Amino acid sequence: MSRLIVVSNRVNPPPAPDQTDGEGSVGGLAMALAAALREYSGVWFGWSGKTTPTFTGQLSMQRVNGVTTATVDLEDGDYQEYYNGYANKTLWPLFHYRVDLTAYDRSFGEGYDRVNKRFAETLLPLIEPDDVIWVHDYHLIPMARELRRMGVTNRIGFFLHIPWPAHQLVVTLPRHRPLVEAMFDYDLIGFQTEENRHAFEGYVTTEVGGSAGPGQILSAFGKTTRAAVFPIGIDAADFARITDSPRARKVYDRMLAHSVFRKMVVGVDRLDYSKGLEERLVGFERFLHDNPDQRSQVMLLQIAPISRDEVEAYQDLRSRLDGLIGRINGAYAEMDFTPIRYVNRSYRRDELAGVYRAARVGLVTPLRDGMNLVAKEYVAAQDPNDPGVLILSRFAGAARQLTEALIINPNSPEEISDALSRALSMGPGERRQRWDSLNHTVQK
Ligand code: GDG
Repeated sequence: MSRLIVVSNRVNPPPAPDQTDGEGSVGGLAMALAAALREYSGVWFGWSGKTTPTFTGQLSMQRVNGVTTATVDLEDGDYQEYYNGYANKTLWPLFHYRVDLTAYDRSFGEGYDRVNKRFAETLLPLIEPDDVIWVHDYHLIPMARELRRMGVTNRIGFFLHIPWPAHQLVVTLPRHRPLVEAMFDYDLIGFQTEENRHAFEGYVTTEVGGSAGPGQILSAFGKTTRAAVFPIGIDAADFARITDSPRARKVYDRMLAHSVFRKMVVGVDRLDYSKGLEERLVGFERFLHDNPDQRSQVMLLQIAPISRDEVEAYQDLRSRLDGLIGRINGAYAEMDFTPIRYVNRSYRRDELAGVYRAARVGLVTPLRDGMNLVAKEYVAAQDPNDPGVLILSRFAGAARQLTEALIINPNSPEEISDALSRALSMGPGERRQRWDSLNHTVQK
């Protein structure tokens, strides 16, 4: 059987659920890959998370929870230009439709290409003839191009966890053409949604005169590739099992005890501007304003672990959130109660499961999101006899699948407020009916 070599920026085999989660394990990609890697023998290759003054190319191999990892340190300058630069100040904002936050700096692009080349050189000696190589996400688009230049003929696939944006946005990127051409060095490209795949095809056919053939084959630059849709899921059975663990139950009991007579609304997100945190809070504020009779019956718990805090846009967002939450709590708190509980730390996975289960409403409001696994985890953690209600942004990839959620436009505080009102007063019959259908999709 051929081995699987997974390549991603960070290598985070998640800890067993009864171990404390490390900082790096927060994030959808790590959670999603863990299940696949435990099933196949192979290697997970990527950045160690450490930097050194000069690049050494030294591989560090380890075996963690049934997964073999191979990591390499980055040079300080590479870290700034490739990771904080091109990945997180250029591609991430642009692909999430935030042209206003996108930096177009030539040195970032050079750092990005350099690191992809260095990663390919470091990985090369580990590759055996039958291995299948699976590259993940926007940090590593040119990885296959670099491997091909070194003579690698193995099958190489790519999965994009974040949205592929509309043509008009892609062309704002200087050197967008070589970036897209690099995608054609993969045998198979996976997108989260049909909308993303369609946008990619649109670029290929209109911008570079490529063509789309049967079987999802795209041809351009004298090459062909296959571009298809593979919406990412969670290990739902495992998540349901975690929800039943002693730790999860303890957290569940604690949450209920601390929300005395109030229904809990929960949000769980990396602190990122794509997640619509401000819009969510403004929507919640609108709900409190418009429904004085319900103020004493509800509270919002927002868990938001700090993310990418070396990037200015993330620091700015954090201060705006601090101000907004202070304002709302100042206006609506009582002597013995604050409507919003806001936590910047990360929790163990089993603790999160208990929190999801204790929440009557899961509030997921991204302005753009490749998929959004929190929405799926919230569904998987519910009590089948008394499930909560999922409110979900139409701009999450997950909205294409979780159609029985209350789907909202996060740009409208009124829609968020109305959905909250509806969710909090929804009877058990409708809640069960919606959840059955959502859960069926998540399990599948
Ligand atoms: C990218 C795409 C796509 C969060 N806080 C804690 C914690 N988390 C975990 C969640 C979930 C994961 O992190 C977040 O996944 P998302 O999918 O919601 O979002 P991104 O991190 O932006 O992921 C996204 C995903 O890749 C997969 O393709 O869905 O669209 O942006 O699993 O539970 N985990 C723990 N403590 C926390 O405090 N343990």
